[in-house]
Amino acid sequence: MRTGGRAFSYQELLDGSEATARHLLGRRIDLDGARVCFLVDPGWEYVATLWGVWRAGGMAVPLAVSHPPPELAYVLDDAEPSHVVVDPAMGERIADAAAARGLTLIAPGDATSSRDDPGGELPAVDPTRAAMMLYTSGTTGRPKGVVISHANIQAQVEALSEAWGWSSDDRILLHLPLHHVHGIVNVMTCALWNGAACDILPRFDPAAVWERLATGEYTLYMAVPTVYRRLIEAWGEADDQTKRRWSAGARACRLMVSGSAALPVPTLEQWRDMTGHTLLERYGMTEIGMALSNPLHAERRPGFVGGPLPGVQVRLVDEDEIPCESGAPGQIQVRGPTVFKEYWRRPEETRAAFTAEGWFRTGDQAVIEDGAYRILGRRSVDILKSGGEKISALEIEDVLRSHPDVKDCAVVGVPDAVWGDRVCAAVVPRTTDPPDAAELRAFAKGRLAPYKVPKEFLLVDDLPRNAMGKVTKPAVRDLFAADAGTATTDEDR
Ligand code: MCA
Ligand code: AMP
Repeated sequence: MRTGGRAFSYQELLDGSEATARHLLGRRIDLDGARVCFLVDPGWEYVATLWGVWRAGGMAVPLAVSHPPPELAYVLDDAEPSHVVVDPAMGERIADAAAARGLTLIAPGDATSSRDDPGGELPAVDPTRAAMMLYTSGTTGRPKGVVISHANIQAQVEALSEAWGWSSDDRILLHLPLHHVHGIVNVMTCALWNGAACDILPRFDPAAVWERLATGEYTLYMAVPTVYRRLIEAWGEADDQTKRRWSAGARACRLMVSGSAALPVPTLEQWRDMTGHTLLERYGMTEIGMALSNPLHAERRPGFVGGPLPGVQVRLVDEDEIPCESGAPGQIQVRGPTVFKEYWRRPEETRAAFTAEGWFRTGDQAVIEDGAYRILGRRSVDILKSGGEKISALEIEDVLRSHPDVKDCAVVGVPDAVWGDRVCAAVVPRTTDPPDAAELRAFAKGRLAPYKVPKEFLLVDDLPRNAMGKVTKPAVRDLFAADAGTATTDEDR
């Protein structure tokens, strides 16, 4: 692993994670699934903390480094951790919330280098135990904790290792956020499992990524469609010599993967023209890891996500949950060892998410054409995907409605070439002196993750409704498509 200009060996990771485990354990012999929340930048200390939690028998809860204090406080309330590990540089953001809950902050550097009494053996952790909890947005309430076992992670990693031909000769660049399966499992854990090299950049920066790829040292690269779009834009702005250098470096990769959101065919084509790579698109979800993937060696069809990964069962069902006739569209259901254990402390929602035969209801629609799956989108209009981040429109609406000058609002995803869904809000003001976009934006920004903050606000007298009085989201979306030039945007500020 290379990060911050230094290379770290497996021995260093074993030592650092053991020190962390002992530090977290104190006098205990096993954390017994106690949650350890950690707010640590992607890098060596992140990995050592994650492994340390695992080796102590804890459940790792990585916090998003982009989240403002209220989102972090929500996770502390929901996860009820026994420990909180925080990079001192980010301590301010969580210190008050932690103190109010009687939690002391541990610095990752202190934990990885602690000299706590070596004591006896670290606990033997059964693979069926919970390893990690990742938060995901749904159609009801606030984000839910998705509890993933060690066995789930192992099954996910083994499936990807086989399907994508991982080996110890691989080198991958990692800049994805480390509070999602994509960055944690598909990139970081697969690299560590296979003895491959993983170079971690703490943030995404298009020119920095191109320069890394230009070294020609990488064999693998994985990202979301928005990242490929941004890389294409940066390439377009570069001079000819730079373009040639960047393209030549990218060509040296053996595989480039896209996922987490639909890959627009023009993005796939432009990337192919630029680098010679036909991106391998795959489909996954926090609850199930990766389920469908285009093939490594055979033809990858643009607009399709291929077929089931090794060990993963996938089926399409109709409205009555009867398996679809060949060629008919239906909901994707998934079963197998990669599928998560449960939603944290939400037994009703866990039960509702599975059929009696153990199939997980993804809520995504797809169709099989000539043997490959094509994703048709989600059933719910209230689940959006922006830059690979899953977002609940309802959660944003709740926050906007708590503004004293907002009477009502509706949040929608408007198709966008860069973001996939551009988060837009139609707002009915309460007074004749309505808040402007800048004010609404600042209000949302203080309470929500940056990617949930609407990019556009439109003030309206009333929201479009059907005969039953229910807001019609497609009509709200049309408001933006029709009004894109005149809506109050950030540029108006
Ligand atoms: C940042 N912004 C965003 C997003 N990210 N707005 C909408 N959607 C986003 N995803 C905001 C910033 O806060 C900023 O607002 C403005 O947009 C521009 O920020 P910028 O610095 O240019 O963006 P960035 O920080 O570079 O982030 C863009 C990104 C990032 C690199 C695309 O969002 C990203 O890494 N996304 C990947 C997420 C991911 O890994 N998803 C996997 C989950 P302001 O100007 O106001 O500050 S899905 C998963 O795990 C399943 C299992 C799967 O299938 O993979
Ligand atoms: P998350 O809950 O953040 O893990 O996001 C999972 C969701 O992302 C899935 O339910 C899909 O809606 C979407 N998704 C992931 N990969 C793809 C893909 N290749 N094409 C379309 N949608 C995708």
